[in-house]
Amino acid sequence: MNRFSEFMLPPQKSTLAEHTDALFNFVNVTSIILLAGITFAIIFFAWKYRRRSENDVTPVITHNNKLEITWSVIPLILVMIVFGWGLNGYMNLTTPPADAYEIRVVGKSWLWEFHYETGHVSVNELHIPVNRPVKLIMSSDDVLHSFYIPDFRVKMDVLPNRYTSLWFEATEIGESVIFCTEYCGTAHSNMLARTYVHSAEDFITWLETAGSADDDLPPAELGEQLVVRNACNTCHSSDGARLVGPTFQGLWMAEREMQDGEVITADENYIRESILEPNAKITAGYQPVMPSYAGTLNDRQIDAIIEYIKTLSN
Ligand code: HEC
Ligand SMILES: [Cu+2]
Repeated sequence: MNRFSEFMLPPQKSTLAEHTDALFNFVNVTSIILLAGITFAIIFFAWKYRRRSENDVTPVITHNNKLEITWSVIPLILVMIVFGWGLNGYMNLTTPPADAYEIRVVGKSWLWEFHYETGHVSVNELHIPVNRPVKLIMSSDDVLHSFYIPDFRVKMDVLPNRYTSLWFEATEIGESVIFCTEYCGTAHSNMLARTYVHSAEDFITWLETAGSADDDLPPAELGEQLVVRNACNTCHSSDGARLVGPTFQGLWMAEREMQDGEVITADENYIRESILEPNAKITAGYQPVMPSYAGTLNDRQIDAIIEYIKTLSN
């Protein structure tokens, strides 16, 4: 069965995975057996009871109790097995252990934000300890998203104005991919993130040092990294290409026309406002789809991004 799972499914990297896969395989294998049996029976009976002569007359058959009970009870038993098995897994999936480590998750078009107990926020990178239950408390800043880690076999819708949660316990140190599985707009397919599973000590070290490692970088260089880490580059290019949003190339001190006709010089204040309150002024020719980074980026980080944008003027 394990070989079969490996062939069909991604690696099992959480404590929930085995149960989910066992049920999936059961449904799959019973369906294959039934499909083969029924197909064979149809072909066999069509051949066996074919019309052999001009005088062949089909006898009148009203019903057959034994046969009808059999073909109702067998599927009923199968359905009850799948129901019980599934309910058991679902209850497990929706009841996190009391000592689970909590992380806040915010879905935005089109990135994932992770807020830790220390106040640190990481974008598109979920860092977690191995062999410890982790509970994610999730919500969306805009539209419906859905949080999915195939390796852990967990998936849950992420809604605006409401919390949903899920939990898992990673069993292996390593990386796993996170997908958004609810179509949420233009760059939905770029709404990718990664889970980094650390040993218990490495996780604590990561949590303590996260963010402060940036201290020694020159601002423009830090800004360049932040643009990638915060997924600005999903929507903004640095080489002049038009993506979902305007390019950063040549933005510094450029004259920008807004949707309402106002012309604004792209100075520090404009860029800062664009990051914290993207909908305050909408650049003409673009949709108001940029998520706000208020609460995500601190002043130092915003300064660094501005420094980086300055280096792209020409
Ligand atoms: C989901 C796509 C998206 C992401 C992610 C995004 N932006 Fe934007 N951004 C836009 C769009 C679209 C506009 C133009 C409409 C508007 O003004 O809101 C814009 C406008 C801007 C502007 C004004 C540019 C101009 O030419 O007027 C700045 C500055 C900016 N974004 C910075 C950033 C930074 C920095 C990040 C990352 C921390 C970021 N954006 C992330 C979509 C995005
Ligand atoms: Cu999404």
